[in-house]
Amino acid sequence: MDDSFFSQTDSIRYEGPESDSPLAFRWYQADRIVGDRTMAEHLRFGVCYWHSFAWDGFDIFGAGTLDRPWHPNNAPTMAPMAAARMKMDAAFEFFSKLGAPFFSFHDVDIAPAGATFAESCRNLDEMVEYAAKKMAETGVRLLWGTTNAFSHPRFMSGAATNPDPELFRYAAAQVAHCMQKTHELGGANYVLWGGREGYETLLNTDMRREREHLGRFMNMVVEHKYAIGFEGTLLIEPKPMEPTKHQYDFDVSTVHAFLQEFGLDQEIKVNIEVNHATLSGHDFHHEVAAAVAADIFGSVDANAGDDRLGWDLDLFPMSVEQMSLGLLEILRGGGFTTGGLLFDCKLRRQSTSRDDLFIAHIGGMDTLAKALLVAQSILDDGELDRRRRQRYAGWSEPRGREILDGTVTLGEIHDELISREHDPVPESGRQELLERLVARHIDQVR
Ligand code: XLS
Ligand code: NI
Ligand code: NI
Repeated sequence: MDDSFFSQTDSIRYEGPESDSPLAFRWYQADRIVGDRTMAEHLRFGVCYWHSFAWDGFDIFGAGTLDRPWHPNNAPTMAPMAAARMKMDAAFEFFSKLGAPFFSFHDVDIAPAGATFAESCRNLDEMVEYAAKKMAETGVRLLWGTTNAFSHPRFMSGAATNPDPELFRYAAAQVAHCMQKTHELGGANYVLWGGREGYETLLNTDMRREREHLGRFMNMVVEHKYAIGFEGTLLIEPKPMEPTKHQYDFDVSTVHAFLQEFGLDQEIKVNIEVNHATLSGHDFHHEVAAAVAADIFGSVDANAGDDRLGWDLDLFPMSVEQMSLGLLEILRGGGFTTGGLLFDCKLRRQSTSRDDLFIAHIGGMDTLAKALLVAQSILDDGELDRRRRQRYAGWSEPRGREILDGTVTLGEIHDELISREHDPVPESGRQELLERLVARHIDQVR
């Protein structure tokens, strides 16, 4: 008898747009060729360990609702390492039945904390060995590993930006260990999200100093990457606020300025989260375009938010239009290299059936697969890019070029214009026409 956690659900298959099964893909067809690669190669989907397996549905107003029998709240007498293995069995069963090629974890998601740092490290080492076996059996790979240096009370005042150097040292040691484990598992990236790298009040905060400490920390992380021979990409995940009032890695442009200031812009890229973009007052589309323009685009956390709510909802992405525009920028930038689309998404607290986790991920994968088709269709059609290029055509003409070449001065421009009889005539930006063009691709892709 199959007594595995997800025994009620079979492997998920592609059935096509006409399918009415909630447990089948309508758009995601791993080996379908889109442009220059397969859907699976383009999208590089990953499932996150924390929300999907380590979280039992608790929120600040109430206890867990989700059926997670390995969770300490549900299994207070189970040995923590046995619970961690049970959780990992379920997680890998899920990854492989879903057909997600990647997963991601924080150190504390996969291994229980010990009484000392050394014991926590031993627990992690043991669970990483177990994960390596599961990865070999299933073929599932690691998109990224990361350190949780924000949940434990010791980090209440930050990790790298903590006023106490002992806490900086603790976080540094934790990153060193977790990056080594990520390396051993062949992780494609290593992520740093500064969960508490920010402040609650400037009254007790020396912002100049904290930013310098963060710069030093990141430089040490880069040095360590080379010291251990880790070949993945280092990624910072911007987020403007939550849990702190203000976080230093506010958005892509702020992170870019930080990287430049501390000499890191060739070493670290960004992991853009759709919902964090919304929280910072930008569209996902904007954040991807900003990263591609600065040559620091790395990876994506594909969880969406709500325009009206000021916190991180971690919704599964269901808007084809929102995702199409982000994917369009990603494709224009050449697509993912080491990055991918991670479902850093949470089930709703009322979604308590075991197959809800499948349905949620299938929905996200289908949304992004359709969005990929839309983005590729817009690029193949070429009209959007042609119109965009056309708007700037004047810059290839002599009057545009002499400005960029630096061969004309402000004074000369003035004297020339004052002698002219006609002022320049503005041209339509054609926004609504372009929006209709995008809508047509969304309607027409198959
Ligand atoms: C929180 C972040 C977090 C990172 C990993 O808002 O999204 O989940 O992705 O630490
Ligand atoms: Ni995230
Ligand atoms: Ni988030």
